[in-house]
Amino acid sequence: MWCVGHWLVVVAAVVVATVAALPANIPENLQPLIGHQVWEVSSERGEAVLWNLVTEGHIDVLDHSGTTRKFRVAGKDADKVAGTLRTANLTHSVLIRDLALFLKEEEGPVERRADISRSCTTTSCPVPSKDAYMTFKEIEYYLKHIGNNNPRVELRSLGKSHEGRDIWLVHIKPVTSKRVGARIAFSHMRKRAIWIEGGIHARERISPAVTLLLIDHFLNDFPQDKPFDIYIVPMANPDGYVYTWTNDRLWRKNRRNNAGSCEGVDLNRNWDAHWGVGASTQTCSEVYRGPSPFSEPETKVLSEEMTRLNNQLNFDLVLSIHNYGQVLLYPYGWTTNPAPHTEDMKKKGNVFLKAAKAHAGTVYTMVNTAGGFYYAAGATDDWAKEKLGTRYVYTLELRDKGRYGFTLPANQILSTATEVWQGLDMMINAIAPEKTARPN
Ligand code: 0X9
Ligand code: ZN
Repeated sequence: MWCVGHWLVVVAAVVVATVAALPANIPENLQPLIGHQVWEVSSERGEAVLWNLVTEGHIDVLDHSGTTRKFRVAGKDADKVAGTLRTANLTHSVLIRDLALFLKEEEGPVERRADISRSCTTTSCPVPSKDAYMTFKEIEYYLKHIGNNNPRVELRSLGKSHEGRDIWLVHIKPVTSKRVGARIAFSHMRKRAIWIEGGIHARERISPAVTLLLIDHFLNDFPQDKPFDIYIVPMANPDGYVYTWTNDRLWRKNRRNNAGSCEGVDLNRNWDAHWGVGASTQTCSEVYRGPSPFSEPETKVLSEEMTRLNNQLNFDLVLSIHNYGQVLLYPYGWTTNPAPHTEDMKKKGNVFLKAAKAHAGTVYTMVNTAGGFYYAAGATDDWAKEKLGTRYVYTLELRDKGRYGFTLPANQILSTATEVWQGLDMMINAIAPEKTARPN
Protein backbone atom coordinates (compact mmCIF):
# COMPACT_ATOMS: atom_id res chain seq x y z
CA MET A 1 0.00 0.00 0.00
CA TRP A 2 2.72 2.44 0.89
CA CYS A 3 5.64 1.10 -1.15
CA VAL A 4 7.72 3.70 -2.98
CA GLY A 5 8.42 1.61 -6.08
CA HIS A 6 4.77 0.82 -6.29
CA TRP A 7 3.43 4.33 -5.80
CA LEU A 8 5.34 5.80 -8.71
CA VAL A 9 3.19 3.80 -11.07
CA VAL A 10 0.13 4.39 -9.01
CA VAL A 11 0.49 8.14 -8.61
CA ALA A 12 0.30 8.46 -12.37
CA ALA A 13 -2.81 6.33 -12.45
CA VAL A 14 -4.35 8.23 -9.61
CA VAL A 15 -3.70 11.63 -11.19
CA VAL A 16 -5.59 10.46 -14.25
CA ALA A 17 -8.23 8.87 -12.08
CA THR A 18 -8.64 12.03 -10.00
CA VAL A 19 -9.87 13.81 -13.10
CA ALA A 20 -11.97 10.92 -14.39
CA ALA A 21 -13.50 9.29 -11.31
CA LEU A 22 -16.34 10.75 -9.34
CA PRO A 23 -16.50 10.29 -5.59
CA ALA A 24 -19.77 8.45 -6.17
CA ASN A 25 -17.80 5.50 -7.55
CA ILE A 26 -15.88 5.19 -4.35
CA PRO A 27 -17.09 2.46 -1.99
CA GLU A 28 -18.67 3.76 1.18
CA ASN A 29 -15.84 2.68 3.46
CA LEU A 30 -13.31 4.59 1.36
CA GLN A 31 -15.28 7.83 1.13
CA PRO A 32 -13.84 9.33 4.34
CA LEU A 33 -10.43 8.92 2.70
CA ILE A 34 -11.21 11.12 -0.29
CA GLY A 35 -8.59 13.87 -0.30
CA HIS A 36 -6.40 12.10 2.23
CA GLN A 37 -2.78 11.84 1.17
CA VAL A 38 0.25 9.82 2.26
CA TRP A 39 3.38 11.86 2.90
CA GLU A 40 6.88 10.86 3.88
CA VAL A 41 9.61 12.59 5.88
CA SER A 42 12.97 11.51 7.18
CA SER A 43 12.39 9.94 10.58
CA GLU A 44 15.59 10.98 12.30
CA ARG A 45 14.85 14.66 12.42
CA GLY A 46 11.10 14.40 12.05
CA GLU A 47 10.15 12.25 15.02
CA ALA A 48 9.33 14.93 17.60
CA VAL A 49 7.49 17.15 15.12
CA LEU A 50 5.43 14.23 13.87
CA TRP A 51 4.63 13.15 17.40
CA ASN A 52 3.07 16.55 18.16
CA LEU A 53 1.01 16.35 15.00
CA VAL A 54 -0.16 12.84 15.97
CA THR A 55 -1.24 13.81 19.47
CA GLU A 56 -3.11 16.84 18.11
CA GLY A 57 -4.93 14.58 15.67
CA HIS A 58 -3.55 16.09 12.45
CA ILE A 59 -1.76 13.03 11.08
CA ASP A 60 -1.86 9.24 11.30
CA VAL A 61 1.59 7.66 11.25
CA LEU A 62 1.41 4.48 9.21
CA ASP A 63 4.72 2.79 9.78
CA HIS A 64 7.38 2.93 12.41
CA SER A 65 10.44 1.20 11.04
CA GLY A 66 13.18 2.29 8.66
CA THR A 67 14.66 5.71 8.06
CA THR A 68 11.50 7.49 6.96
CA ARG A 69 8.03 7.92 8.38
CA LYS A 70 4.98 7.64 6.18
CA PHE A 71 1.84 9.28 7.43
CA ARG A 72 -1.69 10.06 6.35
CA VAL A 73 -2.90 13.66 6.16
CA ALA A 74 -6.51 14.61 5.63
CA GLY A 75 -7.17 17.38 3.10
CA LYS A 76 -8.42 19.72 5.84
CA ASP A 77 -5.11 19.33 7.74
CA ALA A 78 -2.74 19.55 4.78
CA ASP A 79 -1.92 23.28 5.07
CA LYS A 80 -1.39 23.13 8.81
CA VAL A 81 0.86 20.05 8.55
CA ALA A 82 2.84 21.45 5.60
CA GLY A 83 3.36 24.68 7.54
CA THR A 84 4.56 22.86 10.65
CA LEU A 85 7.01 20.79 8.60
CA ARG A 86 8.28 23.90 6.84
CA THR A 87 8.87 25.71 10.12
CA ALA A 88 10.85 22.71 11.34
CA ASN A 89 12.86 22.72 8.12
CA LEU A 90 11.59 19.31 7.12
CA THR A 91 10.89 18.47 3.51
CA HIS A 92 8.21 15.96 2.70
CA SER A 93 7.31 14.03 -0.39
CA VAL A 94 3.81 13.07 -1.39
CA LEU A 95 3.52 9.31 -1.93
CA ILE A 96 -0.19 9.01 -2.53
CA ARG A 97 -2.34 11.90 -3.74
CA ASP A 98 -5.72 10.49 -2.91
CA LEU A 99 -6.04 7.50 -0.65
CA ALA A 100 -9.63 6.74 -1.57
CA LEU A 101 -8.79 6.46 -5.25
CA PHE A 102 -5.58 4.63 -4.50
CA LEU A 103 -7.26 2.01 -2.37
CA LYS A 104 -10.16 1.64 -4.77
CA GLU A 105 -8.00 1.24 -7.87
CA GLU A 106 -5.09 -0.68 -6.46
CA GLU A 107 -5.62 -2.30 -3.13
CA GLY A 108 -9.35 -2.89 -2.87
CA PRO A 109 -9.45 -5.51 -5.61
CA VAL A 110 -6.33 -7.20 -4.24
CA GLU A 111 -7.67 -7.29 -0.71
CA ARG A 112 -10.94 -8.71 -1.96
CA ARG A 113 -9.55 -10.93 -4.70
CA ALA A 114 -10.45 -14.19 -3.02
CA ASP A 115 -14.04 -13.36 -2.09
CA ILE A 116 -15.47 -15.98 -4.38
CA SER A 117 -13.94 -18.86 -2.45
CA ARG A 118 -15.30 -17.92 0.98
CA SER A 119 -15.88 -20.92 3.18
CA CYS A 120 -18.87 -19.31 4.90
CA THR A 121 -22.45 -19.30 3.75
CA THR A 122 -24.80 -16.59 4.94
CA THR A 123 -25.69 -18.50 8.08
CA SER A 124 -22.88 -20.89 8.90
CA CYS A 125 -19.14 -21.01 8.92
CA PRO A 126 -17.52 -24.32 9.81
CA VAL A 127 -13.92 -23.21 9.22
CA PRO A 128 -12.20 -19.83 9.22
CA SER A 129 -11.49 -18.40 5.77
CA LYS A 130 -7.96 -18.91 4.55
CA ASP A 131 -8.24 -16.64 1.54
CA ALA A 132 -10.84 -13.99 2.34
CA TYR A 133 -11.32 -11.55 5.18
CA MET A 134 -14.35 -12.51 7.23
CA THR A 135 -17.06 -10.08 8.28
CA PHE A 136 -17.84 -9.89 12.00
CA LYS A 137 -21.02 -11.91 11.41
CA GLU A 138 -19.04 -14.65 9.67
CA ILE A 139 -16.55 -14.68 12.54
CA GLU A 140 -19.42 -15.16 14.97
CA TYR A 141 -20.86 -18.01 12.87
CA TYR A 142 -17.51 -19.75 13.02
CA LEU A 143 -17.07 -19.22 16.77
CA LYS A 144 -20.57 -20.50 17.49
CA HIS A 145 -19.96 -23.48 15.23
CA ILE A 146 -16.89 -24.62 17.16
CA GLY A 147 -18.51 -23.70 20.47
CA ASN A 148 -21.42 -26.03 19.68
CA ASN A 149 -19.52 -28.83 17.96
CA ASN A 150 -16.14 -29.20 19.63
CA PRO A 151 -15.99 -30.62 23.16
CA ARG A 152 -12.60 -29.00 23.74
CA VAL A 153 -14.00 -25.53 23.10
CA GLU A 154 -15.78 -23.32 25.55
CA LEU A 155 -17.08 -20.13 23.97
CA ARG A 156 -18.02 -17.26 26.25
CA SER A 157 -18.94 -13.64 25.80
CA LEU A 158 -16.94 -11.52 28.22
CA GLY A 159 -19.29 -8.58 27.81
CA LYS A 160 -20.43 -6.06 25.27
CA SER A 161 -18.70 -3.34 23.30
CA HIS A 162 -19.98 0.25 23.21
CA GLU A 163 -22.37 -0.67 20.41
CA GLY A 164 -23.50 -3.89 22.07
CA ARG A 165 -21.40 -6.47 20.24
CA ASP A 166 -20.01 -9.45 22.11
CA ILE A 167 -16.35 -9.70 23.04
CA TRP A 168 -15.87 -13.43 22.52
CA LEU A 169 -13.41 -15.60 24.41
CA VAL A 170 -12.51 -19.03 23.05
CA HIS A 171 -11.12 -21.40 25.65
CA ILE A 172 -9.35 -24.38 24.09
CA LYS A 173 -8.88 -27.09 26.67
CA PRO A 174 -5.94 -29.46 26.55
CA VAL A 175 -6.48 -32.98 25.26
CA THR A 176 -6.99 -35.33 28.16
CA SER A 177 -7.04 -38.69 26.40
CA LYS A 178 -5.19 -40.29 23.53
CA ARG A 179 -6.95 -41.66 20.48
CA VAL A 180 -5.91 -45.20 21.43
CA GLY A 181 -7.97 -44.87 24.55
CA ALA A 182 -5.28 -44.69 27.22
CA ARG A 183 -6.09 -41.76 29.44
CA ILE A 184 -3.42 -39.16 30.04
CA ALA A 185 -4.03 -37.63 33.42
CA PHE A 186 -3.01 -34.03 33.21
CA SER A 187 -4.51 -33.46 36.62
CA HIS A 188 -1.23 -34.26 38.34
CA MET A 189 0.62 -31.79 36.17
CA ARG A 190 0.83 -28.10 36.74
CA LYS A 191 -1.74 -26.33 34.61
CA ARG A 192 -0.30 -24.07 31.96
CA ALA A 193 -2.04 -21.23 30.18
CA ILE A 194 -1.66 -18.95 27.19
CA TRP A 195 -3.63 -15.81 26.31
CA ILE A 196 -3.81 -14.53 22.73
CA GLU A 197 -5.58 -11.31 21.74
CA GLY A 198 -6.41 -10.30 18.17
CA GLY A 199 -8.21 -7.42 16.53
CA ILE A 200 -7.73 -4.65 19.09
CA HIS A 201 -6.96 -2.26 16.21
CA ALA A 202 -9.85 -2.24 13.79
CA ARG A 203 -8.06 -1.75 10.47
CA GLU A 204 -5.47 -4.49 11.08
CA ARG A 205 -7.64 -7.16 9.44
CA ILE A 206 -4.91 -9.74 9.15
CA SER A 207 -4.79 -9.93 12.97
CA PRO A 208 -8.24 -11.51 13.53
CA ALA A 209 -7.83 -13.53 10.32
CA VAL A 210 -4.63 -15.12 11.67
CA THR A 211 -6.00 -15.44 15.19
CA LEU A 212 -8.99 -17.41 13.89
CA LEU A 213 -6.69 -19.73 11.98
CA LEU A 214 -4.67 -20.19 15.17
CA ILE A 215 -7.84 -21.46 16.86
CA ASP A 216 -8.29 -23.95 14.04
CA HIS A 217 -4.63 -24.96 14.32
CA PHE A 218 -4.69 -25.45 18.10
CA LEU A 219 -7.81 -27.59 17.74
CA ASN A 220 -6.64 -29.74 14.89
CA ASP A 221 -2.86 -29.73 14.44
CA PHE A 222 -1.26 -28.66 17.68
CA PRO A 223 0.91 -31.38 19.27
CA GLN A 224 -1.55 -33.07 21.59
CA ASP A 225 0.77 -33.72 24.51
CA LYS A 226 0.95 -30.15 25.74
CA PRO A 227 -1.04 -29.41 28.88
CA PHE A 228 -1.89 -25.86 27.89
CA ASP A 229 -5.19 -24.13 28.33
CA ILE A 230 -5.30 -21.69 25.47
CA TYR A 231 -7.49 -18.58 25.70
CA ILE A 232 -8.07 -16.63 22.53
CA VAL A 233 -9.94 -13.39 21.91
CA PRO A 234 -10.02 -13.15 18.12
CA MET A 235 -11.86 -9.83 17.99
CA ALA A 236 -11.16 -7.40 20.81
CA ASN A 237 -12.64 -4.40 18.98
CA PRO A 238 -15.76 -5.57 17.10
CA ASP A 239 -17.31 -2.11 16.69
CA GLY A 240 -14.18 -0.71 15.06
CA TYR A 241 -13.86 -3.77 12.84
CA VAL A 242 -17.45 -3.48 11.59
CA TYR A 243 -16.87 0.23 11.00
CA THR A 244 -13.93 -0.57 8.69
CA TRP A 245 -16.36 -2.55 6.51
CA THR A 246 -19.18 -0.05 6.54
CA ASN A 247 -17.68 3.42 6.92
CA ASP A 248 -13.92 3.84 7.02
CA ARG A 249 -11.43 1.18 5.92
CA LEU A 250 -8.60 2.76 7.91
CA TRP A 251 -10.42 3.16 11.23
CA ARG A 252 -8.14 2.16 14.16
CA LYS A 253 -9.92 2.96 17.44
CA ASN A 254 -13.10 1.69 19.05
CA ARG A 255 -16.36 3.59 18.53
CA ARG A 256 -16.80 5.51 21.80
CA ASN A 257 -18.99 8.54 21.38
CA ASN A 258 -16.77 11.40 22.54
CA ALA A 259 -19.69 13.79 22.91
CA GLY A 260 -19.65 15.76 19.73
CA SER A 261 -16.03 15.61 18.64
CA CYS A 262 -14.21 12.76 16.90
CA GLU A 263 -15.22 9.27 17.94
CA GLY A 264 -13.14 6.49 19.38
CA VAL A 265 -10.46 5.55 21.87
CA ASP A 266 -7.25 3.76 20.96
CA LEU A 267 -7.83 0.58 22.98
CA ASN A 268 -4.10 -0.09 22.98
CA ARG A 269 -3.57 3.11 24.95
CA ASN A 270 -6.39 2.55 27.43
CA TRP A 271 -4.94 -0.19 29.70
CA ASP A 272 -4.06 0.75 33.24
CA ALA A 273 -0.30 0.59 32.91
CA HIS A 274 1.48 3.94 32.83
CA TRP A 275 -1.63 5.21 31.12
CA GLY A 276 -0.88 8.42 29.25
CA VAL A 277 2.74 7.84 28.21
CA GLY A 278 2.98 7.97 24.42
CA ALA A 279 -0.75 8.61 24.10
CA SER A 280 -2.93 11.61 23.41
CA THR A 281 -5.50 13.50 25.46
CA GLN A 282 -7.18 14.73 22.25
CA THR A 283 -10.24 12.84 21.07
CA CYS A 284 -9.38 13.36 17.40
CA SER A 285 -5.98 11.71 17.73
CA GLU A 286 -5.50 8.15 16.48
CA VAL A 287 -3.81 7.43 19.81
CA TYR A 288 -6.44 8.98 22.10
CA ARG A 289 -6.04 7.28 25.47
CA GLY A 290 -9.67 7.67 26.63
CA PRO A 291 -10.99 9.63 29.63
CA SER A 292 -9.51 7.26 32.23
CA PRO A 293 -7.67 3.92 32.39
CA PHE A 294 -10.03 1.09 31.44
CA SER A 295 -12.75 3.61 30.57
CA GLU A 296 -13.68 1.36 27.65
CA PRO A 297 -15.91 -1.70 28.01
CA GLU A 298 -13.62 -3.65 25.67
CA THR A 299 -10.42 -3.20 27.72
CA LYS A 300 -12.32 -3.47 30.99
CA VAL A 301 -13.79 -6.90 30.31
CA LEU A 302 -10.55 -8.18 28.81
CA SER A 303 -8.47 -7.09 31.78
CA GLU A 304 -10.98 -8.43 34.31
CA GLU A 305 -11.03 -11.85 32.69
CA MET A 306 -7.25 -11.93 32.32
CA THR A 307 -6.87 -11.05 36.00
CA ARG A 308 -9.34 -13.75 37.06
CA LEU A 309 -7.73 -16.45 34.95
CA ASN A 310 -4.22 -15.40 35.85
CA ASN A 311 -5.02 -15.77 39.54
CA GLN A 312 -5.89 -19.40 38.89
CA LEU A 313 -3.46 -20.33 36.15
CA ASN A 314 -0.65 -17.82 36.00
CA PHE A 315 -0.24 -17.24 32.26
CA ASP A 316 2.98 -18.48 30.71
CA LEU A 317 2.52 -16.36 27.61
CA VAL A 318 0.48 -13.30 26.64
CA LEU A 319 0.51 -12.37 22.98
CA SER A 320 -1.21 -9.41 21.32
CA ILE A 321 -1.43 -9.66 17.53
CA HIS A 322 -1.31 -6.58 15.26
CA ASN A 323 0.03 -5.48 11.90
CA TYR A 324 2.20 -4.29 10.20
CA GLY A 325 6.02 -4.34 10.12
CA GLN A 326 6.96 -8.00 10.76
CA VAL A 327 8.28 -7.25 14.21
CA LEU A 328 8.10 -9.15 17.47
CA LEU A 329 8.04 -6.55 20.25
CA TYR A 330 8.87 -7.24 23.86
CA PRO A 331 7.99 -4.85 26.72
CA TYR A 332 8.18 -2.29 28.00
CA GLY A 333 6.70 0.36 25.76
CA TRP A 334 6.62 3.01 28.48
CA THR A 335 10.31 2.92 29.44
CA THR A 336 13.56 1.53 28.10
CA ASN A 337 14.34 0.10 31.55
CA PRO A 338 14.44 -3.64 31.02
CA ALA A 339 11.35 -5.58 32.05
CA PRO A 340 11.70 -8.69 34.24
CA HIS A 341 12.76 -11.78 32.25
CA THR A 342 13.95 -9.76 29.28
CA GLU A 343 16.62 -12.32 28.43
CA ASP A 344 14.06 -15.14 28.53
CA MET A 345 11.72 -13.18 26.27
CA LYS A 346 14.55 -12.56 23.80
CA LYS A 347 15.59 -16.21 23.77
CA LYS A 348 12.10 -17.53 23.14
CA GLY A 349 11.46 -14.70 20.72
CA ASN A 350 14.39 -15.91 18.66
CA VAL A 351 12.87 -19.38 18.60
CA PHE A 352 9.73 -17.82 17.12
CA LEU A 353 11.67 -15.82 14.52
CA LYS A 354 13.60 -18.83 13.32
CA ALA A 355 10.58 -21.11 13.01
CA ALA A 356 8.45 -18.42 11.37
CA LYS A 357 11.10 -17.90 8.71
CA ALA A 358 11.25 -21.58 7.90
CA HIS A 359 7.79 -21.62 6.30
CA ALA A 360 7.93 -18.99 3.55
CA GLY A 361 11.18 -17.19 4.33
CA THR A 362 9.39 -14.27 6.00
CA VAL A 363 11.82 -12.30 8.10
CA TYR A 364 10.50 -11.03 11.43
CA THR A 365 12.80 -8.92 13.55
CA MET A 366 12.66 -8.54 17.32
CA VAL A 367 13.04 -5.31 19.26
CA ASN A 368 12.25 -3.80 22.60
CA THR A 369 9.19 -1.60 22.14
CA ALA A 370 10.38 1.64 23.73
CA GLY A 371 13.96 1.20 22.59
CA GLY A 372 13.45 0.08 19.00
CA PHE A 373 9.90 1.04 18.05
CA TYR A 374 8.45 3.98 19.99
CA TYR A 375 7.34 4.95 23.47
CA ALA A 376 3.72 4.05 24.08
CA ALA A 377 2.05 2.84 27.25
CA GLY A 378 -1.46 1.76 28.16
CA ALA A 379 -1.15 -1.31 25.93
CA THR A 380 -2.05 -4.94 26.57
CA ASP A 381 1.59 -6.01 26.70
CA ASP A 382 2.88 -3.60 29.36
CA TRP A 383 -0.16 -4.27 31.50
CA ALA A 384 0.31 -8.06 31.31
CA LYS A 385 3.99 -7.74 32.12
CA GLU A 386 3.54 -5.35 35.00
CA LYS A 387 0.18 -6.17 36.51
CA LEU A 388 -0.03 -9.91 35.82
CA GLY A 389 3.69 -10.59 36.02
CA THR A 390 3.61 -12.80 32.93
CA ARG A 391 7.06 -14.04 31.96
CA TYR A 392 6.61 -14.17 28.19
CA VAL A 393 4.80 -11.13 26.80
CA TYR A 394 4.89 -9.94 23.21
CA THR A 395 3.14 -7.79 20.66
CA LEU A 396 3.48 -9.32 17.22
CA GLU A 397 3.28 -7.03 14.20
CA LEU A 398 2.36 -9.29 11.29
CA ARG A 399 3.05 -8.82 7.56
CA ASP A 400 3.96 -6.91 5.66
CA LYS A 401 6.74 -4.35 5.72
CA GLY A 402 4.76 -1.63 3.97
CA ARG A 403 4.01 -2.79 0.44
CA TYR A 404 0.32 -3.27 1.25
CA GLY A 405 0.24 -2.38 4.94
CA PHE A 406 -3.25 -2.64 6.43
CA THR A 407 -4.76 -3.84 3.15
CA LEU A 408 -2.68 -7.00 2.96
CA PRO A 409 -4.07 -9.15 0.11
CA ALA A 410 -6.35 -11.93 1.22
CA ASN A 411 -4.21 -14.47 -0.60
CA GLN A 412 -1.55 -13.92 2.10
CA ILE A 413 -3.79 -14.92 5.01
CA LEU A 414 -2.90 -18.62 5.05
CA SER A 415 0.80 -18.13 4.60
CA THR A 416 0.91 -15.48 7.32
CA ALA A 417 -1.05 -17.71 9.69
CA THR A 418 1.18 -20.68 8.92
CA GLU A 419 4.39 -18.85 9.76
CA VAL A 420 2.82 -17.61 12.98
CA TRP A 421 1.66 -21.03 14.16
CA GLN A 422 4.97 -22.58 13.24
CA GLY A 423 6.72 -19.90 15.27
CA LEU A 424 4.29 -20.28 18.15
CA ASP A 425 4.45 -24.09 18.22
CA MET A 426 8.20 -23.93 18.63
CA MET A 427 8.00 -21.16 21.18
CA ILE A 428 5.44 -23.09 23.23
CA ASN A 429 7.60 -26.23 22.96
CA ALA A 430 10.50 -24.26 24.36
CA ILE A 431 8.41 -22.77 27.18
CA ALA A 432 6.66 -26.03 28.14
CA PRO A 433 9.44 -27.73 30.11
CA GLU A 434 10.12 -24.67 32.26
CA LYS A 435 9.19 -24.84 35.87
CA THR A 436 7.93 -21.60 37.29
CA ALA A 437 6.33 -20.97 40.64
CA ARG A 438 2.61 -20.55 40.41
CA PRO A 439 -0.38 -20.28 42.67
CA ASN A 440 -2.46 -23.37 43.43
O1 0X9 B 1 1.12 1.27 18.72
C1 0X9 B 1 0.60 0.18 18.96
O2 0X9 B 1 -0.39 0.08 19.67
C2 0X9 B 1 1.20 -1.09 18.33
N1 0X9 B 1 1.57 -0.86 16.97
S1 0X9 B 1 0.45 -0.63 15.82
O3 0X9 B 1 1.13 -0.14 14.64
N2 0X9 B 1 -0.20 -2.03 15.43
O4 0X9 B 1 -0.55 0.28 16.30
C3 0X9 B 1 2.41 -1.49 19.11
C4 0X9 B 1 2.19 -1.67 20.59
C5 0X9 B 1 3.46 -2.09 21.28
N3 0X9 B 1 3.37 -2.05 22.70
C6 0X9 B 1 3.47 -0.91 23.43
N4 0X9 B 1 3.67 0.24 22.88
N5 0X9 B 1 3.38 -1.02 24.72
ZN1 ZN C 1 -2.11 -2.36 16.08
